[in-house]
Amino acid sequence: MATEYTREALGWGPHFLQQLSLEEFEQCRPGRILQQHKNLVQVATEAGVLDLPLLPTMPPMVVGDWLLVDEDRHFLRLLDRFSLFSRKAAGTKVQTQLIAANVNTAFVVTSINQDFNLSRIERYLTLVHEAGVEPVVVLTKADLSGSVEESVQAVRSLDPMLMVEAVNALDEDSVTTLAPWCGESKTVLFLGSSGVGKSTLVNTLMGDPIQATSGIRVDDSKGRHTTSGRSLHSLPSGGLLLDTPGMRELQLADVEDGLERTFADISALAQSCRFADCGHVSEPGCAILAAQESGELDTRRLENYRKIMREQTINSATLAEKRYKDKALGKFIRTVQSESRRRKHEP
Ligand SMILES: Nc1nc2c(ncn2[C@@H]2O[C@H](COP(=O)(O)OP(=O)(O)OP(=O)(O)O)[C@@H](O)[C@H]2O)c(=O)[nH]1
Ligand SMILES: [Mg+2]
Ligand SMILES: [Zn+2]
Repeated sequence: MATEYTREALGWGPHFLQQLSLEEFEQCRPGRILQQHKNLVQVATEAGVLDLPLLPTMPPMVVGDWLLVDEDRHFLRLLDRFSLFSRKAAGTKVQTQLIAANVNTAFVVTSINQDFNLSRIERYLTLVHEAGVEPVVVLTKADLSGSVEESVQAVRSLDPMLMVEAVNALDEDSVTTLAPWCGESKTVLFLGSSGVGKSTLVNTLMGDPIQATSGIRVDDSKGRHTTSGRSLHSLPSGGLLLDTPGMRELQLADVEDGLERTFADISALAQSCRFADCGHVSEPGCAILAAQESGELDTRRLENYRKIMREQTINSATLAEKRYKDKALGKFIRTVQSESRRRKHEP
């Protein structure tokens, strides 16, 4: 990997430039996070790549973030993001996990054979729309499937405006259809289950096998992932590719806008329900139920919408409660600390 970058090659632009004071512009160095490890992040600047140790005083940061360092390579501050991907941490953990920042386009990658599942695609689209990012559904393993056109049409049926591309991820000519989103200064995030070909696509687009890919998939209950961390790679043509490990479980929280955008047809129908507070379950004059009955609205799609809605409502409430408790605990600790300081000074 090249160790020298121009800001533009790293995705720098007016959104970040306008955040700098004149002093910062003259004295500080902007850098972008390429990779993150447990205790440090790898940051690319015009003066090379540096390892920045993470300190508790720093804000939460993620791959794709822009930050400022001083001349001694010390962290100064994080710059505002124009987009941010996050999800509820997998399992029972009550925590928001950051996935990537400052992304222009998200490739929702799925293979046409084993992995193909419209409800899963809708779930990823909800995440992408919530981040305010343009999705492109990339169907891989087109060379292994006899039903490419049907699969493309099935995805298109979700949303007539949706971009869908079917490719053989191993073939350089085939992936040129993805070039329009990988232009200069544009960051593309790869999302999708394990084994669908995210790293294969990254390698073929880079023209260089920089990411390990797996020939043999071992799908045991623990789930094997070939890619274990998120990393950002700069393309010779100027774009940036952000590879991620496959997600075994994509739990959504705080995605109301993303849901509304992904299921725009259902949101539009809801406007015509007789009652403004229609629950779309058994109410008379419900436009959604009527559309389902007439076959205009697919039952699978409606049920997936309800499922994600229920899940995100519960997850959002749990996360809000956790944030409230953390805040209350922080306040309690500060009170105890100032109390004990006061006592120390008492005669
Ligand atoms: N024939 C064919 N094989 C593909 C295609 N895309 C991926 N593969 C193969 O699928 C396997 C898995 O690909 P990876 O790129 O490792 O998958 P991944 O999405 O990065 O998986 P994780 O890193 O575990 O999330 C590899 O053996 C690839 O060669 C394709 O379009 N056609
Ligand atoms: Mg991978
Ligand atoms: Zn209704």
